[in-house]
Amino acid sequence: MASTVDSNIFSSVPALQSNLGILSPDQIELAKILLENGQSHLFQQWPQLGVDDKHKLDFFDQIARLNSSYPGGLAAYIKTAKELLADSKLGKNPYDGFSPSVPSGENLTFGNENFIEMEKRGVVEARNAAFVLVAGGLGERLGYNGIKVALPRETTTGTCFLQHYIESILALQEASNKIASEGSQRDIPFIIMTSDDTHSRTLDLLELNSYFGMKPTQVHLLKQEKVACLDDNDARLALDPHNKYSIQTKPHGHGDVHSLLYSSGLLHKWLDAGLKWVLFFQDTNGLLFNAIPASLGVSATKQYHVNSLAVPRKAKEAIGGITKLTHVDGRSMVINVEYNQLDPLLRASGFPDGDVNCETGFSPFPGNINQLILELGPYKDELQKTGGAIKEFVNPKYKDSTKTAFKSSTRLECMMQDYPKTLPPTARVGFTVMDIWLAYAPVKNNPEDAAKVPKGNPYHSATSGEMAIYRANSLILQKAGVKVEEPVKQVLNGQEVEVWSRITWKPKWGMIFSDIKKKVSGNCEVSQRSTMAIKGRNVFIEDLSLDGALIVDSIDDAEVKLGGLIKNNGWTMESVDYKDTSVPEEIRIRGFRFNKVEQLEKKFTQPGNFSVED
Ligand code: UGB
Repeated sequence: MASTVDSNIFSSVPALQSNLGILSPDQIELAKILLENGQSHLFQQWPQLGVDDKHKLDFFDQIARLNSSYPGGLAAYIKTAKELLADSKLGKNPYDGFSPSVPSGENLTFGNENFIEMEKRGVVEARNAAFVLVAGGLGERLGYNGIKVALPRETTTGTCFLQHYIESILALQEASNKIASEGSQRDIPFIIMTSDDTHSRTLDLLELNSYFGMKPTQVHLLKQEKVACLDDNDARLALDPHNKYSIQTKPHGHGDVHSLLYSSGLLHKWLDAGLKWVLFFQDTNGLLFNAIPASLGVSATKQYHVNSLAVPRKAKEAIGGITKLTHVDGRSMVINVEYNQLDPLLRASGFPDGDVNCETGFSPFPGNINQLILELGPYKDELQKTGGAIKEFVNPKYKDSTKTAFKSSTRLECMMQDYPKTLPPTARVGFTVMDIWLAYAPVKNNPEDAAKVPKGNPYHSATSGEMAIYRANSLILQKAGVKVEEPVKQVLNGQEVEVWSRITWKPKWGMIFSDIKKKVSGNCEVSQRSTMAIKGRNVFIEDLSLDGALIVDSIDDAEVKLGGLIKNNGWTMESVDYKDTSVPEEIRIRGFRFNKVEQLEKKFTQPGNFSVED
C-alpha cells in the first residue's frame, strides 16, 4: 500500500493512482521515482484498473530493468539528461576552458630492437591479463545482417573474427604460460560485451564451434542494456508510438563495458587471482593482435595505468584524435576527442583550419583505435568510486534553430575511451603509436560509402580490411627475409586497393616477430599471385619458392618443412559486385571471391618430421 506521503504524489496523476492496487511495493517505489522526476506523462493514457493490467505490469518490468541497469538508477539518468540537454541547447562546448595540443607518447617501429623487446615483455605479461571485447554494436554503417564478429577476417581460410581473436588469446596464453614457472599455468579470461542485438547470435557462434578451442569457463558474456529515449529538453521519457506501455530504448554505447565489469564482480576475482591488466578491443580489427604484445610490453615497462593504442590519423578520418587538453586552471589530461568533435574544438581554440593534415600528410593528433590497456588495480579502485559510470554526452537532432523540439527521440551515450576523464592528474595515462599497416584495419563501412571516402583516406571496408591482412603478413615476412613480390593495384567495389600475396597463418604459428623469424630461413620467395595458408604450429619455411597456392595443416607434434619450388595454377581472384544478391553477403561486401583453380594442400595428422616440396 502507498503511504500518505506517496498518495499525495499519486493524487496528481489519477490514471496511475486508480491502478496502484495491482502494483507491488517495489513497483510503487518505481512509480514514485518516475513522478518525482517529471515523468507523469507516461501514465496519461492509462485506462482504469482492470483494463490492460498485464501490460501495465510489463511496463513496470521494463522500468525495473532500466532502473537497475544504470548506475544510480533512472533518477540519475533523468537528472544527467536534463543537465546535458540544457548544455546542448545553450550550445555549450564540452571542452570549455580546455585548449588542445599534440601529446607525446611512445612510438613503436615494427621489427626494431625496442619493438622486439616490447613484444617479449608483452608475452611475459599476457598471462596476467584479461581480454575484453566490446561487441554490442549493430554495425549500422556496415549494414551487414549478421553479427560482425562472425564475418570472415579473410576469405582464404574463412576464419571469422571471433575465431581469430580466441586463437590469438590462446596462443598468447600458451606462450606466456611456457615462460612462467611450472605449476602456475593460468587461463586468460575472455569477456565479450553483447547487447540484445548481438547476444544470442554470439552465444550460438561460440557454442556451435565449441568456443573455438577455448574452455567455456574462460569466456563470459556480459549483456549491456539499452537506455531510455528522451522526447524533449525536460528529459521526458519517450513512449513507443505503437505501445503506450513501453518506453523506447536505444544503445548507450561501448562505455557500458566499465559498469558491467564493475557490477559483475570479475575485477575483484581477477585481482585475487593475481591478474594485472585488462585489455579492451573492438569487433572487427583483424590486425589488432599484431599490436597487442608490444603495447602490453609498453604498459608494463612504462607502468601506464592507461595505455591507448593509436596510429597516424588522416584528417577527418572517422577515428578519434588523441589530444592533450590543458585547462585554464592548469589541469591537463591526455584523452580521445571523438572524430565529430575534433574539428570544432580545434577551430574554437587557435587552430583556424580545424582538423587538417600537417606536413607529414597526417593529422598531428594520433588516431585512437580504441584498444585500451588498463592496469587492473588502479582501474578497480577508480570504478569503486564511480560505480563504473562514464561521462556521457547527448546528441539530439533538433527540428529548428529554437532547439525546443527533436526530430526524433534522443538518449544519453557513453564511450569506453572516456574512462580517463575522471582520473586524478597523478594517473599515468599514455599512448602507444604503431604503424597503420601493422595494427589497424577495421571493417565498418558498407561498399557504397567506402567508395566515397576522400581520396587517400582509408576505406575501413570489408575489402580494405581483408587486403590489409595480406599486406601486413606480406610485409612481416618481407622483414623476416622472404622476397614477397610487390602488390598490384586493383579496384574492387569501387575502391582502389593494393593486392598482395594472400598469405595467412594461425596465431600459434607466429604471434611475435622473433618467433616468425625463427620459422623462416634460406632464400624464400612468394609471387604476387600466390596464396599461402599455414595452419600448423611447427611449420618452417626454408628455401621456398612459391608461385601458386599452398595450404598446410599439421598437428603440433608434426614438424613440417616447406621448401623447393612449388608451382601450380593457384587461386585467382574474381570480381563480384556488392549489389549481386546471388552471392552471399559476407562475400559480396568484399567485391571479390576466390576461384580455387589448383593448389597443393597437405595435412599432417601424425607426429614426425615431414617436408613439403612439389
Ligand atoms: N559497441 C558496443 O559494444 N556497444 C554499443 O552500444 C556501441 C558499440 P563502432 P565508432 O575504430 O578506432 C569508435 O560503432 O563510432 C561496440 C571510437 O569511438 O565501430 O566507429 C561495437 O560492437 C572512435 O574513437 O565505433 O568509433 C564495436 O566493437 C574510434 O577510435 C565498438 O563498440 C573508432 O571506434 C566500436 O563501435 C575506431
